[in-house]
Amino acid sequence: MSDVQLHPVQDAWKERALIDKAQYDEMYKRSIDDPEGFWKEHMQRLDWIKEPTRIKAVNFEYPDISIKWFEDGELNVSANCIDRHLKDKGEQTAIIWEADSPDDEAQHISYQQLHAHVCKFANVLKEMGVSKGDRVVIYLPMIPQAAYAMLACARIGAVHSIVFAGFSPDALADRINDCDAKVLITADHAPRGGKKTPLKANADKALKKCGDDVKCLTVKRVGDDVDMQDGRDFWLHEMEETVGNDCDPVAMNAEDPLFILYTSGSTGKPKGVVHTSGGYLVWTSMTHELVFDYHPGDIYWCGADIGWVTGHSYIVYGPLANGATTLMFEGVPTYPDASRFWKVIEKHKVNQFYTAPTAIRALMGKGDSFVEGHDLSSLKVLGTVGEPINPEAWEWYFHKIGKGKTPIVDTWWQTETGGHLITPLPGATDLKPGSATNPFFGVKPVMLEAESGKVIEATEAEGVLAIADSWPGQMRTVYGDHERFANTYFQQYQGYYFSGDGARRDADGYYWITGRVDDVINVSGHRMGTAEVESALVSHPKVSEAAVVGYPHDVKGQGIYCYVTLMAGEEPSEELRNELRNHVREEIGPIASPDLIQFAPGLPKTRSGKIMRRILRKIAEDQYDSLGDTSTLAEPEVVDDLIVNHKDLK
Ligand code: 6R9
Repeated sequence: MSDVQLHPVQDAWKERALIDKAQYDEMYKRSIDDPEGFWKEHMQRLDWIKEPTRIKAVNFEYPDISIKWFEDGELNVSANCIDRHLKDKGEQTAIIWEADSPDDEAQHISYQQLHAHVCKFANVLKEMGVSKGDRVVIYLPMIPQAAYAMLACARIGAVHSIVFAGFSPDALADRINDCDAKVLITADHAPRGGKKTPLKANADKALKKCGDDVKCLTVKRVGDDVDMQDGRDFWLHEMEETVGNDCDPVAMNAEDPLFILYTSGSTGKPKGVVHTSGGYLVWTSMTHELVFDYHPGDIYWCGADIGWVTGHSYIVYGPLANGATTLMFEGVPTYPDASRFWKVIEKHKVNQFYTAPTAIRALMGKGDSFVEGHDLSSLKVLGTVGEPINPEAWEWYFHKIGKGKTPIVDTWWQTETGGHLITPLPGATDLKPGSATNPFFGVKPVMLEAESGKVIEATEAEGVLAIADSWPGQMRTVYGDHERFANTYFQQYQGYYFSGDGARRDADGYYWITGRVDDVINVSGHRMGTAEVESALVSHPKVSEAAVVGYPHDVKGQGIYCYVTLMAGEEPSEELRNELRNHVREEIGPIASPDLIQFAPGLPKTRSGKIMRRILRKIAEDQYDSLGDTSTLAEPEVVDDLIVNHKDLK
């Protein structure tokens, strides 16, 4: 890309950085040539109860996929994130909590206090009958108790599964049932952007669809009245009064599951991505330290929600394993106004800030006046994640927020990968706006021809992105369905982990992620399966058929475009559009709310009845001239109608 400006590593970054270019080259080479030796050394960043002797046992050959790291090792994740820091850092702040309202005072929770909270919480879970291996679903706002809950599970060996607080009761019930959870942890209300989501009421609705034995633990966040059902519902603060203060961490095998996190794929219901204890923590702590160039005492802020993998790996596990100070923010970037992020950075003297391109674009769109007048001089590293960043947004972030003095790490990774796979390192990588640049240690990206699956050897390449060998942070299975794991990620391109993303590799070997090549869309950095939105739409009594595609959206990256065919006798109307929009919000949650709904009397289908999404995608993108071959359609004339109606809609 000739119009993209190269931003070489600046001297100041190099001076401060943990890794320079020469070290990166040397370490990367070793990580690929001798993974066993490399990871035997780097696993030492954790405290092991029993040190592993077997480092890597991996089979990527379909269908017998098996991934194990440090398999005879034992550790406890919460002890690594808390207890081992108590000696030197007991008084240091572990978590800074910034509430939704700027008028609420921020909380500073020291490692010592974190230890006390997590032990209490763990004892409450035990009291409620949770033991090693049991699943606990967490449906909480961004409050410190969310981190306590995660670490409490890890402490006693329970497996948590966090459901984003913006998901609907139905989506919550599906997840509770899929993982057969014993306890659901929620709060009375979730304040966000000055509004309140009735979390406990949502939980009550969800629990109606779950087994009678699921218990519910509620955190008092707001203090409003909620319904409490005798024998099923418990208040955290009341339970805490009944249990002891100490809770020893349980020894866990490195391959025992740490958490399940549901994520969207191209087909079917969301899958429960399983991450295990040892490899995941080695990976998240190492990437957190090196990618953000984290030094002791730095104040680090990742603006994600713990409902997503970014919150798991880079608000809680990675930073706390490193004894960092991690900031947790309950609110949104535009409340009370578009200066909130910058105010928080100034107030807490944040050194590393990590957010999504959609937030950057939204704030850029509000104008520079919201940035001006804020002291952002504490910033040392900026990061992005979730979707490709356009060079304009990159340059704005670099110049207006970083004042041209801080590197931007554009980190490419996925729920499945546990942590960063392709990313710059602040002191080592010359930056190109829009490129995730180079692989992290131990990561072997390959470019494959989409159709043939052949490896493209040339440096300059365009194709699908796959990974040739395992890394410690990789997901191990789909909860309860190992076959689905093998089929989703290892069947199409055998011998490789297939990411689902397309990419380009330039003459310098830099990777440019071009977006999903499957039926997954990325809306404001949130992954959504088009099939999920379709099935929500067709569950409405007036809808006979629906096809959902992504289309370019200035702020969200991609918007949700729905083609809807109504039942005979139903008339299209603006009212029905709103009804359908609300219906999807109820079925999945506000994040799945359709941006555009086009009523389509007919959809383009092949003679065998398959909807040709390629055509629908092109129409949604206004690319009428590149519809491709339409001759195999059963009724080619529906395309003309679709185009006319699409133009009317926009
Ligand atoms: C961490 C996370 C994963 C999908 C992934 C890709 C997109 C993430 C990106 C990026 C371009 C980046 N993605 N980071 N695309 N550049 N730096 O977002 O996980 O929610 O599972 O989404 O997000 O398409 O496949 P997840």
